Amino acid sequence: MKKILLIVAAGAIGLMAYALTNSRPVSAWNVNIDTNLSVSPAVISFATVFPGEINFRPLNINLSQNFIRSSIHDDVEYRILQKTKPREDSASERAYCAENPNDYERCYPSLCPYLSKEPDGQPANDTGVPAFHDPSAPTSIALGRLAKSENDTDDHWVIDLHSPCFRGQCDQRNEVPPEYQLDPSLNGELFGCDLVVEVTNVSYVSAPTRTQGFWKTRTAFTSRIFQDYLGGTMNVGSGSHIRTITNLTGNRQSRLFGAYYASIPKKTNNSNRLAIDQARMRLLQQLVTAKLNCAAFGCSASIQTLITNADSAYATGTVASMDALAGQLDAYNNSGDPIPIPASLQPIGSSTPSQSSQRANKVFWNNP
Ligand SMILES: [Ca+2]
Ligand SMILES: [Ca+2]
Repeated sequence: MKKILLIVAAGAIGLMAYALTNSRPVSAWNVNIDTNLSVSPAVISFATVFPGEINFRPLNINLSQNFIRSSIHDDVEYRILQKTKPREDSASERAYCAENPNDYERCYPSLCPYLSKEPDGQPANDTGVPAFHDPSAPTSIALGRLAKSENDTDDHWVIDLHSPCFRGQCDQRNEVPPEYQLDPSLNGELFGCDLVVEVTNVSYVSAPTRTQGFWKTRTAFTSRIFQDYLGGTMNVGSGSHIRTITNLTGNRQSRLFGAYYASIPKKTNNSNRLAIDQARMRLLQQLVTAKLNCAAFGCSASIQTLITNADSAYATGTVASMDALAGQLDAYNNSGDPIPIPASLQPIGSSTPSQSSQRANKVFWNNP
């Protein structure tokens, strides 16, 4: 399965708690959630808690309805980051508090080290974080995965607040490690933590594909894929009827672009092709396209079998069998068209049909 490497904009889940008796109201703020996920609730409040208490709150992270309905999407990987919470929620204040977490005029004292995140274990594809952790450490990032193929469309996290205690007032049996005991001057303060759910990867059910209209007109991209992934040569046909396709530069030199730009009904001398060669030309264009798609994006074993069958038909098939296989290849070549081309293959460049057409060696295909 191909994966795209893309960091998608994330949404913030606010977490608020009262470290001790304090009745100030909790304010909500705007929540922007990635379109692939839905997250609830938007705000988790622990209200009034007492030192040493452990409180549990649900945090549900689900695949969005659009994602579930989409026939091309399969899974989402995400992580739950923790950020110092600003007293006034805005992008600039969030940035300020990331740099100045101890400015309690503008940022809440951090609740983050006291929050554990426990995954639902259904299935076991998420990684939780225990309480009493350094919120900036990489090991303090909870990791989650949702996958339709694994029947996992909901992650029911439990956020536990292990309330800290104040230095000198901690219960003898209290489990709060000394470095996580609070300065008594913070007694009565409101604490906060922003949990940010960030999508790190989205994968698809099937691989991308592009149609012949794409490959024939992206002269530079097609040439690069042909060279890098096929070694600059592609055979079509089988047995004693094989045509070797190359992509020489210069005008009228490229058999590859010739396969796309040669006329299906006529040879270059304007005489009509035989019906069998017209079918062969129709099959040729879909077959070359399918081989480029498999080389660039990968393809399943069933598509590879389809291509092998098409090579046989190209050599010895009837008009009907060639047309049937051309239709199946066409369906495959269209199947992944909405799926983005992976970043690793970028850039695709612009469409340059006249350049492709100039390079096309059409004479070669007078004898397909
Ligand atoms: Ca999961
Ligand atoms: Ca789950």
